[in-house]
Amino acid sequence: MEIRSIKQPIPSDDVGLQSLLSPEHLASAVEEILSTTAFIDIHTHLFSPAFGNLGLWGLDELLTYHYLEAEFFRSSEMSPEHYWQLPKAEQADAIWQALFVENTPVSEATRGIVAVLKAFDLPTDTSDLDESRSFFRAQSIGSHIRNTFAMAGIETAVMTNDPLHPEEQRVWMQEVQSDPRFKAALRLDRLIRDWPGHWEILAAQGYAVDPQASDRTLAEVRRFLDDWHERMSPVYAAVSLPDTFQFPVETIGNRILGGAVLPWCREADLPLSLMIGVRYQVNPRIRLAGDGVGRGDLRALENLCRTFPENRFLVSVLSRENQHELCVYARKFSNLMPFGCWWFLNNPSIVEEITRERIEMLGASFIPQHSDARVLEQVIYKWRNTRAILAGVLTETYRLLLRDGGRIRRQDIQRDVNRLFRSNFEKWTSSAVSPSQAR
Ligand code: RAT
Ligand code: ZN
Repeated sequence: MEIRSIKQPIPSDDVGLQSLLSPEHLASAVEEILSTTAFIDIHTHLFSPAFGNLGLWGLDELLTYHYLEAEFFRSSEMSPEHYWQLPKAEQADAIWQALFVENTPVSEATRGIVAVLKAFDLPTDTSDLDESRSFFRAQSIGSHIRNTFAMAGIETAVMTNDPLHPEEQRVWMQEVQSDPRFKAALRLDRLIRDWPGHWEILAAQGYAVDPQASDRTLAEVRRFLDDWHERMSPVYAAVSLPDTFQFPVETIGNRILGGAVLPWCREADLPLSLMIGVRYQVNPRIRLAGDGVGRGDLRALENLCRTFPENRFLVSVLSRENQHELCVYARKFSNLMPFGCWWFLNNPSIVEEITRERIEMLGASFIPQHSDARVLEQVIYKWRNTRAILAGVLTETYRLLLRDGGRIRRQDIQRDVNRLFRSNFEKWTSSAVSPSQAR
């Protein structure tokens, strides 16, 4: 589905919007509305231009995406150790040769590369990457972001901002040029998941913290969060958690989560995003590609939603087996907003299944997808694929409604699409900064 020019919300007295749709007009109406509504990408690893080299874009970054590296090691004799020693352009060449020249690019991640090249009118079936490389080299980042977001049909992207990442911290400590296309999210993995490895960094920055996470430490962690709130103006705080995550049990991470982060989120009126189900470094030899998935115990989520009713949770779970439970919990707890089909779930067959299940159980009260893009141009194929799947799922949903005797107008579809891809998130983060204030 091509993205047409994105329009502003149409006034609801527009005649076309109000006329009733018959079954044969549903598909084209849904497609049109999906292709003309600008989405908010609520979780990415992209950065605004102010972050310089932290923001990845261009052909070599696209080809060395860790989703492709995992596939490369299955189709090449090259050892990971050898691969990691190569310069990035040679890594990209090796991946292109193995996955695109010697094999047919039929996986989701490889098709994504083909779609991006095609979107920029670059060759997709050559053994030579020179033309594509020089195309990307010729782009200037500001306008390239503008074009790429327009092609993807997104208005804003939420970054992942780690206050304990040394390079990123340096940028935040200077005056960051604000860019309304990017919003910040305060990522807290290092604090919550690895306090023993990080408390000394906070101590060195003047926070009176200790390894045991004493009561005084909890107060100091809140002061640290306040300081970063001031710097970043995040729209939410976030943490990814292992499949083994339990709450409540006495761990340092849970003390920090329950005793500092959640009370602080409440006070700052920010949601907390929980991404549950990673098995970190199942195969460390392949680095970022080496994480796996495990089924989580969502009673931990139940306990959090019940114990902290005044907190809002944005939740994505990585295991396919956890998806139905997540919907059930969302029906029990209105402070829980399921979002996205994350990482290993972001494949058409699984996205379709999960999205149908969510609509059947939650109506439009969830956020179907985020891109998780690490490399700028990925948003083009990821959002195109999401729109294509949603077109089918929504059309079928409305067809069932008509069959059951309901009525559907364009404005109903527009309201649902707005809710799914914009306003559920905007409402959840409404107290956070407006785009013009965001960095
Ligand atoms: O999906 C991914 O790219 C993963 O590597 C993770 O970054 C995950 O999305 C996360 O945010 O932890
Ligand atoms: Zn991510």
